[in-house]
Amino acid sequence: MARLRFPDGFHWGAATASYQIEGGWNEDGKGESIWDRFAHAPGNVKNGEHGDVACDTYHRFAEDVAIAKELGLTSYRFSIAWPRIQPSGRGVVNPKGLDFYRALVDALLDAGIRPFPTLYHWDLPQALEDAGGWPERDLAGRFADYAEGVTRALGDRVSDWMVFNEPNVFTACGYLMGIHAPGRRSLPDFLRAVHTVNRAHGLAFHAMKAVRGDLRIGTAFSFTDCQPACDNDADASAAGRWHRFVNEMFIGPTLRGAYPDVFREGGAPLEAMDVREGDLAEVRAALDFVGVNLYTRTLIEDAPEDANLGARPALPFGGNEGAKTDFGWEVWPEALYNVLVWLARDFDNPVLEITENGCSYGDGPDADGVVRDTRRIDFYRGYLEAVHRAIGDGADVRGYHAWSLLDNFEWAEGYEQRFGLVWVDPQTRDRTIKESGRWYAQVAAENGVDG
Ligand code: GCO
Repeated sequence: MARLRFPDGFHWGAATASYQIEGGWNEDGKGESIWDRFAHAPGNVKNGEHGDVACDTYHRFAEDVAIAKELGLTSYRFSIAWPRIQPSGRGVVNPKGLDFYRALVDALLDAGIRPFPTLYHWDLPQALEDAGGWPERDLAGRFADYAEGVTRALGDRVSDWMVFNEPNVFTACGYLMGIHAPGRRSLPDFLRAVHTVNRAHGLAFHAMKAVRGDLRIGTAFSFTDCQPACDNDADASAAGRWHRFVNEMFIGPTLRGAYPDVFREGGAPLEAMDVREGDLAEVRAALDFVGVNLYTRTLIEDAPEDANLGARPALPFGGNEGAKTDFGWEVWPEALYNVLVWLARDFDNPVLEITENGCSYGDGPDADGVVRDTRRIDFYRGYLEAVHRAIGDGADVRGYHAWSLLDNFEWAEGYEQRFGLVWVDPQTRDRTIKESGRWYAQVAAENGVDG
């Protein structure tokens, strides 16, 4: 009997994303995405790797669904590749692209698993980037048209949707730091991209609801628990500013219709973001749930006035007290508890779904072909205990999605970082359920975490 039982009907799921697992990068009429272009350019991805084949899910999705069913998952989070649906990002829909996602959704439904799609997990049609990308205001309308078209096609069999995955990450990494596609490094471009993405989010939400008012629509926001590096007022104040910047720049406009004060101070950012009269009324959306992607905490120290964020190679992330994953990320379950209770307290107790949480460990098959990834089991046990405690303290969490079902393409890191409950052989792409997958199946079966 599980020591920590979760509420009846709690979803036990796993998450993936189109560019990271599908492959079939140019098959059946799919258009080029910014990640195809970025990963094909030398020097952008470790070991020159790319997602041309990835886990070959485009051809092997039935295996993935069968594994999800074998693990007893009740929910499968995946993403829809915009360039498979509209190769140039606008106009005519590619029927073969829709056919792929219909087949995936039907296989999940047949397996008794909730299909839980994200409309955008970073693979923008390259043609739209060539036209200016997310800094361009009119991309918001293009995205809403795409969202409406997919909803019309799949809304009869998919009830729960996410609009974006981690808007703060893909705008910062893609347009400010240049470490992700499309590899641009421009503070003005980043600020305009933030606002276009917020507008795209609101327009898409309302367009989808107009197609079917009974859909449940949210977004997978990336959050981190911002804590002061040292116990002093300056660091505590800096941690508060960073929290409002990274954690509220999207959920704030969406749920409150306003940017957090760090954007309004001085006025320049709102003008630089091209925020116009009436925009924020379009952005505001009463989401049916808030998706929470979280991995660790962030320790913040007060920086000198002249600190230039855009010049930093990477933003602050994680501390040094906890154990580190193979990716160097601090294991800190308290971060998830703190973010869940913050959301419950500050946003009027919204419905929450953990849409991503997981860890990278490189454990591979032993001589018997068994992957004994006990560190991953310890990671999940600790974070699930934190979720359970947050639920006990009032957070309305309805589901948990392990990142990831499969070892997959980890963006600029290529395939070196392995997050899967399932090992994917680098040559054959054959799948092997890891010990952590077996453990997670037990959690799902018992609706709770072991003693
Ligand atoms: C993200 C993305 C995932 C990552 C995962 C591990 O948060 O960057 O949603 O695509 O692969 O989080 O970094």
